[in-house]
Amino acid sequence: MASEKPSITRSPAWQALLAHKATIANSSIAAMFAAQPQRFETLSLRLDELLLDYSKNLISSETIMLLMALARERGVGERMHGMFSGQKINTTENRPVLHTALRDGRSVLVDGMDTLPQVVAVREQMRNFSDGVRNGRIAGSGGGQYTDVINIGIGGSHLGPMLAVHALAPYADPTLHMHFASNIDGAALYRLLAPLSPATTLVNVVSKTFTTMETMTNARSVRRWLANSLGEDNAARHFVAVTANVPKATEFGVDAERVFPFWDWVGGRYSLWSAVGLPVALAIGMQRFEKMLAGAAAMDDHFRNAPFEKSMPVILAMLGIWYNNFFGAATHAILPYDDTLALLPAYLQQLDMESSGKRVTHDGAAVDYDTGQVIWGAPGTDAQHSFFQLLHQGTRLIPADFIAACRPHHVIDRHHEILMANFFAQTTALMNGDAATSAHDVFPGNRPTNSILVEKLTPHALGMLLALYEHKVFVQNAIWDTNAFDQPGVELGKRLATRILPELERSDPVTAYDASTNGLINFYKSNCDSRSSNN
Ligand code: G6Q
Repeated sequence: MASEKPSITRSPAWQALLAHKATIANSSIAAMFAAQPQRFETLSLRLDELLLDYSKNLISSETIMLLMALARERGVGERMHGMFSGQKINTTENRPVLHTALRDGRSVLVDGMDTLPQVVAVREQMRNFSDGVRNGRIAGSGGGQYTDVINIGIGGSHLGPMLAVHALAPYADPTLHMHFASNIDGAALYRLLAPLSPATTLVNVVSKTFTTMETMTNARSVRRWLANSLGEDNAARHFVAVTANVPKATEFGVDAERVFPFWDWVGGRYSLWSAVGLPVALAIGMQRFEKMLAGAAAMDDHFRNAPFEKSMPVILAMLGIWYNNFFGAATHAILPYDDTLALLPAYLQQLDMESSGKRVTHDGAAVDYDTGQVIWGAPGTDAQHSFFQLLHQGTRLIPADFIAACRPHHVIDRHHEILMANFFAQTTALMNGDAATSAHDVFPGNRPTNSILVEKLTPHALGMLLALYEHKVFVQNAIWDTNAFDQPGVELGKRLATRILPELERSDPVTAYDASTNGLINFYKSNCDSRSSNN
């Protein structure tokens, strides 16, 4: 039921920010640097191996003060306490949100049950299994050591582990090759399986619900591929599963001992820290996976204890609110200058857009302000040669996060220096712009950026970085009074496809939908027989 609560846009803190925006909107960031020699020191934060420089934003100390006043007025602190203490803050699904309990070693009670013993038990199960696969104690059905692991999952059961495996590749065992099957397109699976040997391939089916159509279809096809070569019984021995629905996994044929559970209180896109991280443990070893958890826990600690003005997640979140809600910036770019973070934009797209793509408040009232932004991006320097033109000279305001590591994993000639020179050059150019004689060559500048520098992209640093963005998303949803932890839009897609699938397989024309959808489906049925698509 919608409530009659007054909109947050009429609150004193919001109104104060609106008035302040009118005074600062035409200021120059570059001029603020000239007037404030300590601006970098004042507007940057250091935490362990992370440095956040937010000085190249269109803000003054008054802006920060007013943004923090809004955060306080919106009860960000109380909401944070609600999350960490296990309150059912995912109100539409009536669940607590406790991905933080997977990494900080704290006991939290969920419906009277302590989370910690369950978390520790699954970590031991992961350690035992990942050690066993890595040292050959756990082998394929023919006794040969596993050489390949296929992770089958989608969305939250895919993007996190794939990002982390890619980002931490310099720490990985080079003899164990990790593969990821997510999409339902048979061509992707065909390409993936073609070079692999069934006898030395381990398959990990990851699905919180163990009902997702793409994942279950891929899992059945891979089982057939294994069975054709090894026989049904042996094929089953090549499977493990990660799920919150253990009965479904055993029903599929995975040995109960090889099912790694997680729980309702871990949201899909927040599940990397649970057994969903098994591919990471397989690739880099459990000890290093635990370092990633420790990095995230360090960020949790910082988030819980730092005053808002010194809190990296709160600062990032409130800067996002500043541009989104007061300047109308509809998008936010994520620009990693580090190839190992190439998948970060896609990961953050899900984290942010699935969490913040909401249009009603907790009690169902329609919002009258913007919520989630479009998150997009690609690694530099490639992106400089594609969409940066629009960042520099386009008409839209696009705040961006530049992320880089100071020390590279591989030193080849001067590659890293050149990469970093570009990293530094771009944020300064976006801020300072450039005057020119021809209008076409004018760079207006005043384009806001954050720079995040990591000393080295270790498992610990990656954990910190990902938890930083998780908490940023949390704070923004606290400001908007929206539920960051449900995803009805994802579930709609799952329901719709389930309804249409049998209709594709019947011979009679479809009439149940709008004329466009009927027309498309009927064209497909009469012209596109997918079973004879080899030529
Ligand atoms: C994540 C979403 C969604 C989910 C996938 C896969 O927060 O809920 O992306 O992770 O739809 O769902 P399963 O893990 O249940 O297969």
